[in-house]
Amino acid sequence: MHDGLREVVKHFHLEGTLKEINPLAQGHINDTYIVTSKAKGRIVRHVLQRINHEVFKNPPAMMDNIVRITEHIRNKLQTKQPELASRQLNVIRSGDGSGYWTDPEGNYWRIYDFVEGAITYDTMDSPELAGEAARMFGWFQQMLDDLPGPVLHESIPDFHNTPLRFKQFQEVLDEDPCDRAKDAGREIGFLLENADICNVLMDLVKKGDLPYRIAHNDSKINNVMFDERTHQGVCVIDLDTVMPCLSGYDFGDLVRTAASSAEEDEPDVSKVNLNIPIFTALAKGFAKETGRFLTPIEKEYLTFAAKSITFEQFIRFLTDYLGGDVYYKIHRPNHNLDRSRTQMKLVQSMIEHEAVMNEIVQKAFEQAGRQ
Ligand code: GN1
Ligand code: MG
Repeated sequence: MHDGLREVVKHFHLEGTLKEINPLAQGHINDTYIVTSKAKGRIVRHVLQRINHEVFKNPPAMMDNIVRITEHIRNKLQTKQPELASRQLNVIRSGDGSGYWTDPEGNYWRIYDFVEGAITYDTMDSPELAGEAARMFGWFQQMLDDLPGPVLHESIPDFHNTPLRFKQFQEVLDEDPCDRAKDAGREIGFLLENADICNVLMDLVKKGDLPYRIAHNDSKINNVMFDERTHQGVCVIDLDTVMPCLSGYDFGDLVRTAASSAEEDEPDVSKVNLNIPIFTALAKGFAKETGRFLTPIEKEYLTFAAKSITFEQFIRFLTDYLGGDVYYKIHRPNHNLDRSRTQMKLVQSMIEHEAVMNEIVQKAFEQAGRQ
């Protein structure tokens, strides 16, 4: 075990004796480890993370958000669902009482309780589980609807500002610093031809037609935990980007990751398609929790939000590929290009199925309204 990591853990209020710390290969941004200790004769696990402060420029503000969010959710569940309350993310305090510790090199660290007896999935082929995942992200928005106090910090400003993502893409394309544009001709062409997708939702926001709500903003299928026995949703994890944004993006990012028939980095794009039965289950699950508070126009644009967030992700992966893989961790050459290709294929599949998807969403909300 890395001595430096042992040193980090010492700065947090953890019970028992530290046994081991092992890396967990998960996520494209932060570094994650599992900390195992022994307390009162039992093995206890925690999740240790080094926050990527190149991406999250203000970790104290972000941790302030996360502490507020997790406490709010736990407090609301405490009386009626204490067992569920105890399985929500819990930030372990450091020596100074905050939710993080800064090492002498300026790295920010945090520790969460490990949620035991729960699992995540990177892809989804069960409509039941997909429906439950969507219900959980809807539930999460609903739980935070009454968060008191000041507006949450913007942990990454302009995170889902798709027009800006497009502009950043154009800048990298113009410069082509790694001479890679020649290897991504089809992708660049598709992006430029479909660039009008980028402005639609932001224009509705500007006109005051689409509201901002506290949303998760990184609602990938592997950010929801299911009980390993009952398969019910337990909690939503990875709260780094929880901040006001469009509700539809949470539905959309879940569609992007759960209703895709292949992994985000599948090199063979012929395997990537939109899975309609999974999409249907997602719409029903999301409608169950959000039907009561979403406005008609929010509901109307849910399918578009799925296409838009997938297009945004396509832009982001392609921008990072052209720019020399500076943002997302890569594990092989062309990893970001492969990722961008799956997203492009998904957008194409969504364009093809748009009318059907709209119908499915509309029916899901009608049905939720009757229940
Ligand atoms: C990043 O690291 P991870 O998997 O939580 C990214 C998301 C992307 C996602 C693509 C802060 O999330 O926005 O959708 O990769 N997070 C950040 O898989 O940029
Ligand atoms: Mg994340």
